[in-house]
Amino acid sequence: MDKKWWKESVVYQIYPRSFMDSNGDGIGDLQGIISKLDYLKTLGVDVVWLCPVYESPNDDNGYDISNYRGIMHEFGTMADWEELLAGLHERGMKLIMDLVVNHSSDEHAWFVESRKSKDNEYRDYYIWRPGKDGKEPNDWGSFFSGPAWKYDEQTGEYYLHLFSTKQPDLNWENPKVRQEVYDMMTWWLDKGIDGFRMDVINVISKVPGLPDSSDGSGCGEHYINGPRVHEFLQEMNREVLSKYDIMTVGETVDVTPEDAALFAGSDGNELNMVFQFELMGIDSGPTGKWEVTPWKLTKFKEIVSKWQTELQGKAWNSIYLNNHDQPRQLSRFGHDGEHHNVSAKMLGTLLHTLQGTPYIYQGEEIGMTNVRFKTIEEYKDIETLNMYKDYQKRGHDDSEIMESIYTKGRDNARTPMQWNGEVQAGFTTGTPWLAVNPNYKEINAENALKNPNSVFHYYKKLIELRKKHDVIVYGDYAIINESNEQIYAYTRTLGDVQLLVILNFYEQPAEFKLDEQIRFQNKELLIANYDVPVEEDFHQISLRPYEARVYKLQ
Ligand code: TEU
Ligand code: CA
Repeated sequence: MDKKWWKESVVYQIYPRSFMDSNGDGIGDLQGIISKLDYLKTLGVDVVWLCPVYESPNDDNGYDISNYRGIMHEFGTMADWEELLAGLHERGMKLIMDLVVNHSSDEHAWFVESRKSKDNEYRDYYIWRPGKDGKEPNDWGSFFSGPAWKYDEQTGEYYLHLFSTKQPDLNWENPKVRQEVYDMMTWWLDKGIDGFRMDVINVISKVPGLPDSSDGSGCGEHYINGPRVHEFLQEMNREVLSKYDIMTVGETVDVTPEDAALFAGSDGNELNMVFQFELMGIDSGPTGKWEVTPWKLTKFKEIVSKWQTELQGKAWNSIYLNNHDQPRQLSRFGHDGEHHNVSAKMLGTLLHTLQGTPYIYQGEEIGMTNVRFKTIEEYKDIETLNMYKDYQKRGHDDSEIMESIYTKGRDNARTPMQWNGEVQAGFTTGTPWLAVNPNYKEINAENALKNPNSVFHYYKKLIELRKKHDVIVYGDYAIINESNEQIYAYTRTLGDVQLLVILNFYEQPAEFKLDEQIRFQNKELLIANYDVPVEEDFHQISLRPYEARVYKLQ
């Protein structure tokens, strides 16, 4: 058992724009977060991951950075940020910052220089190429629709942007770029932060020559896990990360467990863990995320089990069911109507009892849900807006496009945090940058704190249990009843202690039969989302809608 603080921690992700507005301009800010630190302490989380708060023209809400060492004016000042860090540390919590270095903003001073002339000293900080037969240099597509290249009149060449046109890709082949990044990281670490979440870190190395995709799809084969990515991360680890006691998590698109073991292997020469996307793709079709496809529990279990068993003893998992890019987990995998409370708790049980570090996304702990705005005008996310235009051009009808947005759009996760039942959910005294979900009158933090039966108090208890029982953090995972379409059950084993987790993923009641192979003398119910009847045959449990139970067996 290789003990590490970041394995024992629970992380809480904050999307600053939507968390809490302190000055009535409708935009969440650092002082807003500071005013809620006691709320986070009450919940019991150990680490806060702060999405980007750096200077940015906000084409992609801060993921387009124009100054890596400055704070976005709308969010506050460096002094506010320092107060936030101190406030977290005083309360025994840690802070990890978002590191977005696959690309910068086109308004970053490096890019402003770079685009001036072909012989500018910053030219090579980005990826510039002449056109091919009057068209883009290759067939790569942007994650945000359209080609990944933009023509720049000034020098008559194209620059690469895997995301928006305002997010030019940095050229990691250039050692000067890497040194700039390492210096900047060191600068933040010396301010006392506790680690980084690294944005799309597995796409930083592109295949030399930037060839067309082999199947004409324009997809990521020539930059996902590119040829030098491990070399770059090992260099970063040597020059920066290894000098500090920190945690690192890489956001890695399209990786398999074998890839993850290279990025986050226990030898520790790259990162501590990665975010995988395989589970998030479970309800997507062949054309991608907007092609909404029903998901099956057996498939869900297969993916989770694969990651649990294949990383066991080799690398460490990060566990998440939603974040600022994904729909709300409750609407996606649970029930956001009548079974709201129990299904939110059931999903929370899964999150906290798998092997890996759990990540809670703001609002999840009170069971926030997806939203359905009537018109496209109410949406703000660049990915959604670009997709809307693109699909319209290609002849899809409006209601079909809106349905995809309702199920998959990123703004589902970005509606303001619901603090109370008052005007604008207590998020702002002004007009919020993105409308509040109309269900805030019932679903809000104030109600949750008052009600001992709330999702919030259940999450708090799950977090406490993690601190008490090593088996929750370190136990080995094994699935039971794999082929069951309705129940997800598994054990976690550490020495002679066993955790038994039983989850009914559906509204219909289900019968759970305990495997003969599971033997024990004592059983203790650690947590459940219903009252458990005293008179009950443990070997044949009748599970109610979305019922969740966790037993400790010995
Ligand atoms: O996301 C990377 C990513 O590939 C996807 O999650 C993407 O946001 C989209 O949902 C694909 O359909 C990271 C950040 O988390 C995201 O917020 C940024 O927009 C993106 O990188 C660019 O920095
Ligand atoms: Ca504000």
